[in-house]
Amino acid sequence: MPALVAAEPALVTASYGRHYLVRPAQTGGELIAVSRGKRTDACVGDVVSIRRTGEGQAVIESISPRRNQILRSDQWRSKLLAANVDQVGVVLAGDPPFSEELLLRILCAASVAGVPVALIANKIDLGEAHAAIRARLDACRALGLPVFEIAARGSASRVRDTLRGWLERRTTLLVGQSGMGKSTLVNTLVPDADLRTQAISTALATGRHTTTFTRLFDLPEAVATDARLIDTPGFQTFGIAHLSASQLAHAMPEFAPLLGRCRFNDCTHRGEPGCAVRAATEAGNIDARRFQLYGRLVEETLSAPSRPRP
Ligand SMILES: Nc1nc2c(ncn2[C@@H]2O[C@H](COP(=O)(O)OP(=O)(O)O)[C@@H](O)[C@H]2O)c(=O)[nH]1
Ligand SMILES: [Mg+2]
Ligand SMILES: [Zn+2]
Repeated sequence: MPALVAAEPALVTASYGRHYLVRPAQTGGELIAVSRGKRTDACVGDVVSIRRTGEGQAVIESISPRRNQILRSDQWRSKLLAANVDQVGVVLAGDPPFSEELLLRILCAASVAGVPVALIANKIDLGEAHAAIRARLDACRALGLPVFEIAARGSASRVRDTLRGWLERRTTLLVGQSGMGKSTLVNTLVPDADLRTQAISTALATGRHTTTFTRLFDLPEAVATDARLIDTPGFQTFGIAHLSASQLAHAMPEFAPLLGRCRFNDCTHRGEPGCAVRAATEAGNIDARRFQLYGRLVEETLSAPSRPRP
C-alpha cells in the first residue's frame, strides 16, 4: 500500500458484503472502498480512516469507536445494520398484517443499543386494514412510542409534513418487514433514491437493482434540514441471539416498575412462581400479547447454544 498517501476520515455510506462506499470528510464525493485484512466489520454510519489507492478507490484502515450499533444475529453470526444512528423508524402496515413479534424483536434490539424508536404506520388509505391494527398501535403509544400515520403512496407533501420534525437534524435508520411500503416511503423522502441506488449497484457490482444493500441518503433540504436516512434491505426475520434474558426484560418498559419484585431475583418472568410481571399481566395491567411474545423471545435466547457478542 502506498504509505505516502495520508489517512483521511470518511463516512461509510453504503455496504454490500465487504465492499463499501465511503464519503471522505474533506472532499465529499464517494469512493469505493474495501476493508483491509480482518477489518471487515465496518457498516453504514461508521466513521472510518481510509487511504486512497487509486482513482475513486480506497481501503478502510480502521473504524472509529461507535456511539451505538444496531445488529441482528442468529446463533452463528451477527450482522451489523448500522452504527451511530440517532433513532430507528419501523415501517409497518395493516396489509399485509405486520408481525408484532418482529416488531418486538426490533424494539428490543434498539432498546439494548440505547436508540429510540418510532413507528411509521403506513397505508392509512386502506381504511379497514388500518383500523384492524389501530388497537395495537395504541398499545405501543401507551408505552411511549411515537406513532406516525401516513400513506407513503399518497401525497408526498403530507408525508413530509408528518415526518419532517422527527427527521430533522438526525440520522434515522429505517427498517421494515418486506411489503410494508419502506421503498415507497424512501422514494417519497429521497426523490432520486432509485437513480442513486442504481449507481451504487453499478459501483459495488451487486448486479441487482433491488436494495440488497444498506445505504445512507442525505435528505434534500426541502424535505428535512440536516437529516440523513439509512435504508436497509427488507427482512422477514430479526434474530436477537446477542441479547440476554435480562436485557430483554429491561427492554420492556412496562416491566420496569416490577423488576426486583419477583420471588426469585433471577426470575425470567415466564412460568416462575411469585412472578410480579406475570401477576401484573394476569391483572390486566400489562398487555398480554406483549407478555406472551416476550416469553417466546426469552425462550429463544436461553436456548441459543452460544451467543455471538460483538
Ligand atoms: N394502499 C397503499 N399501498 C401502499 C402504500 N405504500 C406502499 N404501498 C404498496 O405496498 C406494496 C409494497 O411496497 P414497497 O414500498 O415495495 O414495500 P417494501 O417491501 O417495504 O419496500 C407496493 O405494492 C406499494 O405500492 C400506501 O401508502 N398505500
Ligand atoms: Mg423494498
Ligand atoms: Zn418475574
